[in-house]
Amino acid sequence: MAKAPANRKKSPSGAKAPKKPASAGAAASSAKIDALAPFRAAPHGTTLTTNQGVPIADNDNSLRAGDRGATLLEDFIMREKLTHFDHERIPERVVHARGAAAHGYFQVYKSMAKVTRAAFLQDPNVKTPVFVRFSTVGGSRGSADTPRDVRGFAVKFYTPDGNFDLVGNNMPVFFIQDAIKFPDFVHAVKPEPHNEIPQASSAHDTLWDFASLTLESSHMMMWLMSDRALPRSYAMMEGFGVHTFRFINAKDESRFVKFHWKPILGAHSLIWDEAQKIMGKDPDFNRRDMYERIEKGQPLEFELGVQLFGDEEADGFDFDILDPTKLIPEELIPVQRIGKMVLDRNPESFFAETEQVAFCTSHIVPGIGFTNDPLLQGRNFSYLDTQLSRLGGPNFHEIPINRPVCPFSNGQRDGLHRMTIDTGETSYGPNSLDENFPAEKDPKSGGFSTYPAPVDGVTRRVRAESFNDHFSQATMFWNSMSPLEREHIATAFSFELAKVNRVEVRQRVVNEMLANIDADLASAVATNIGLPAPAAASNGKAASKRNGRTQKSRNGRGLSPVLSLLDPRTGVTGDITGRKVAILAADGTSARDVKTMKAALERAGAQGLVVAGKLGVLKGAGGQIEVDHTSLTMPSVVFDALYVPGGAAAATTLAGSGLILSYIAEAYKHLKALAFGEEAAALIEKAGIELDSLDAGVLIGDAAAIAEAFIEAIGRHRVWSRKNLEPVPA
Ligand code: HDE
Repeated sequence: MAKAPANRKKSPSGAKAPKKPASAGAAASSAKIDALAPFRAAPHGTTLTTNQGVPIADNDNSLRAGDRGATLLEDFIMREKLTHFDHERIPERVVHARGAAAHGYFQVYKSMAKVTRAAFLQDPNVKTPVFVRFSTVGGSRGSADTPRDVRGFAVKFYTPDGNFDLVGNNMPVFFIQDAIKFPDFVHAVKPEPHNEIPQASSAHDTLWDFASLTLESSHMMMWLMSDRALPRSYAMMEGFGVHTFRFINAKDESRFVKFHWKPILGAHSLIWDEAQKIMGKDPDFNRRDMYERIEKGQPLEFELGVQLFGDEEADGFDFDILDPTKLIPEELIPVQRIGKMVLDRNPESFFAETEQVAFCTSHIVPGIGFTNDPLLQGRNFSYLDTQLSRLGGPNFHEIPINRPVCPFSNGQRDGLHRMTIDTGETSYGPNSLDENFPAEKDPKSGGFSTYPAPVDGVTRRVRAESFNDHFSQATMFWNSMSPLEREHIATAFSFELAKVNRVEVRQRVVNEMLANIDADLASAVATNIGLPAPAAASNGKAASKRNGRTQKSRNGRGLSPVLSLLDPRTGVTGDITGRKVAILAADGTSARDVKTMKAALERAGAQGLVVAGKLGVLKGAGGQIEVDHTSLTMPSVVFDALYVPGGAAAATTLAGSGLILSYIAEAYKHLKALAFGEEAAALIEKAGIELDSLDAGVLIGDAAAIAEAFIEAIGRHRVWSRKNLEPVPA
């Protein structure tokens, strides 16, 4: 039997359990799964002491030789305080430095015993604790939340058989096929080394130089240039394990598995102009959104999906399942939804939890196995290695957020920052002095075993020929997009390349990458960046014939419609939980309209927030109106929709404000739903919006009459059909 370490129940620092929760989040969480309880420090009601427990009498003045004299080295209290402060930072992550995290749980819908013996996938009554960190990739820890970037989606499952880390992204493929290229890719995408510009942006020479010379990145560059790179909320993002993994059952049978996370609210994105403005107005946009949702009791929810298949299906695909630049179209292998993850508790200490959490792809559990994906193989080395320098040694698994919740015991000992007091004489095996404890566990009774996959071939540095087609799926992605999404992709490539200084790099991207994906895309981008369209654009056909492997042959029309955010299976759910609606008001605004609309939005799980010129209380028509935010602090870009209630006097005031008119124009241009009371309708034209181009996303009328249609319009996320936006002055 494995033994629990002696001090598992106690805090390593001797800190007592809290008498009072540190935050509202903690209070709300008391009934929730909480593996960190024994480690929490609670200063309330305690005496201020040094780290040695010496009570401190004066925390304001250092020890001086005379009232105006020099500070004495003898002041051990000041020295301890400054020394600790000087060492408060740990190295930020080389990639994924900026992130935010939440606690929650995962519950499987029904036992998956047929395909895996993973303990957390057996019993639908069991809630497995999870900790999930979402992140951007390129920016440093203090960068903004909404650059055009991939998002990390890293999940730590604290299972009864040890921690399982599913370290995924919000895109199903990756830039490179072999881990040996990762430092090259990251050096190219990060700020340029001579001047550290640009922060958190791929729009610069080195990235595009690398990408256009590394055409295996083509498919991922399409995802990066698509709206997927601009998630509206972490709650509205798909997640992907990317690599092919294995499930292994109790009979040692194996199926391949691709992991997916499907957001209950559907996947939704920001618009690029919006995302850029949010970076200035609220750099914490996604982090704040997640924090507030959880504090309000609106957890983030995702279903875990799996694509399961065997060797036979894998052999029939026209791509290699070990190639991480390829996805398996859902039309080929459907995604089965096998359980649900609920994130319902905010961390209490950003540092202790979010910053110190250590995800490693090598953290797997019995029932799950790796494949030979060369990227995954490299990652299995890299993450553990990274933690050694980030967290200062091999004992990072003892940090509360990283500790398994099951007992763990072995002969590993000592090392920097060891917390456990390893007792007894034996830290080796076999031993007879302690009856050979801790003892191995036979795979038949639950010990980890590796799936016995056959190996053959000769040892050499090579890229398998089956990894050679770099364009078919990039073309499939393009073909699967709606016209508007295609427009966004072409504009994104144009934006990025317009920021590339070297003409030859721009030209190479157009000629070598885009022309091989789609002729229209290549020529649209070429025109926008002042280059000739490539002479013989191959429209992807030439590329897809490489190696005689055509995406078309297996995938019918070379399409995967579910990849579009406008596809009802991926995007629109009509659920507006956690959405924010600006209610523009002034003295004279109809108090009844405000009340009615607020109540209707609240019933739908959303929030109507009154925005005015200044904070305080407005003299509304028919009653007072409490102001939630000013129009300067909460601009239109941080809202999902806009409402201007009735009230003639208020409408006149608002019409006289350029800020308000551009607020309305901007929301309209960003394809948001807009609603106006009858008396406020004149603002529409004043804002520069042509009345004869009005669409179903602009509602006019009494709050009670239009609320339902307004909520429906918000539920569609954007008014995709909106036309004639060019002349709108925002
Ligand atoms: Fe990572 N990656 N990565 N990565 N990655 C890191 O680990 C690495 C890759 C991903 O919230 C680092 O602890 C290599 C793919 C996420 O803490 C580092 C390769 C995918 C996170 C590292 C990859 C990811 C990381 C930096 C190519 C999606 C954030 C700090 C072989 C499936 C985890 C750290 C968190 C973080 C290495 C490629 C996702 C340096 C070598 C593919 C979500 O170890």
